[in-house]
Amino acid sequence: MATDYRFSFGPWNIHEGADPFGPTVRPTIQFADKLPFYKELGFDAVQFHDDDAVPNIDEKSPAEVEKGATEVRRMLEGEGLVAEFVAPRLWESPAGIDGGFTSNDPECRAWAIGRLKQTADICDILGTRLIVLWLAREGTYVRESKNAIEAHHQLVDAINQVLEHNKNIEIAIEPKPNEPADQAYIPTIGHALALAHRTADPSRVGGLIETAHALLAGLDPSDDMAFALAEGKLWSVHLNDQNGLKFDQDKSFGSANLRGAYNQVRVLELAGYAETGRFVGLDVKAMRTQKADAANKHLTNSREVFLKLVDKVRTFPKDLEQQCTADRDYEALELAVLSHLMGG
Ligand code: 3MF
Ligand code: MG
Repeated sequence: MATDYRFSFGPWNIHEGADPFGPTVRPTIQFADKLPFYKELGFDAVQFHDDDAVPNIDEKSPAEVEKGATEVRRMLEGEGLVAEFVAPRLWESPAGIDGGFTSNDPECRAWAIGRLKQTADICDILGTRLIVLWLAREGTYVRESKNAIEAHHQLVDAINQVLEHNKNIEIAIEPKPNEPADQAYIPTIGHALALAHRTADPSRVGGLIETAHALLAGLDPSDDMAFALAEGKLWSVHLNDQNGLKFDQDKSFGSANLRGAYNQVRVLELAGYAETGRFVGLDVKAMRTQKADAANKHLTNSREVFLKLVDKVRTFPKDLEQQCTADRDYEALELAVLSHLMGG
């Protein structure tokens, strides 16, 4: 199997199974106890929220944050792991209740920008250049409650401030059209990259595409990835799957639409993504029904499906593809793809 890809996931991807209709069903695993799973399951990097690295971050002094992050760096090194990115988790704090950068309250906006700059400091300590910006509550439930034009200027301003604060950092915007907000301000990768081009240093602002988020926007994840790749701005992915337009399911990669998964892998292969050194991130959740002792299978299954699909892409008969496209016989091409995926 292809082994040139490197994989990452976040500590939140090993979780207790709570959903809006019921409490946890599996015991909590402490962060330190999750780290040994990474290598064991075939992963090389950890995705972080700022408060995954430093819990209760809003209550800590800069010196305490530095101390906490330094300790995490030591733990990573002990496991032979690296940090892929750090993302400011603004959506869980009381100050982020109405969004951070686009909050109507100037104190909350200042708090959000402070957290973003602090995220850059944590990146330095953990040894990664990448901040991921999922703009969770930057949007509205009631359209009249904010000035959406002003909100887009506020987002550019916040990004400019962190670019200025730390000249080494790069930012990947992770677009999502809804949830938790009814309507998010940066719903697609098109919006994200348009915003990137308006910042003070567009070369340091790109995107992260999550399969389910593209699907929730009614878009094709592989074409979204292609769009970002053509711009040289696909700086990470959150592979998972999504069964139609419902809540953000974070299903195992390929589990709802294997051909869609194949096409995401195909576009990464076309771009030589593995050689860029960027990680293949998974943002998958174990089903609530899964027993505790088998609640990591969503991670290994997603990785295995990805690698099997790399083999499928590499072994697809290229001459047949060329012949079919030259003949404009896309029916023949389609059957060839389906047969190949079915194993014969
Ligand atoms: C939300 C997500 C998040 C982000 C993560 C990094 C929990 O739908 O996908 O995962 O990826 O918070 O910003
Ligand atoms: Mg995600």
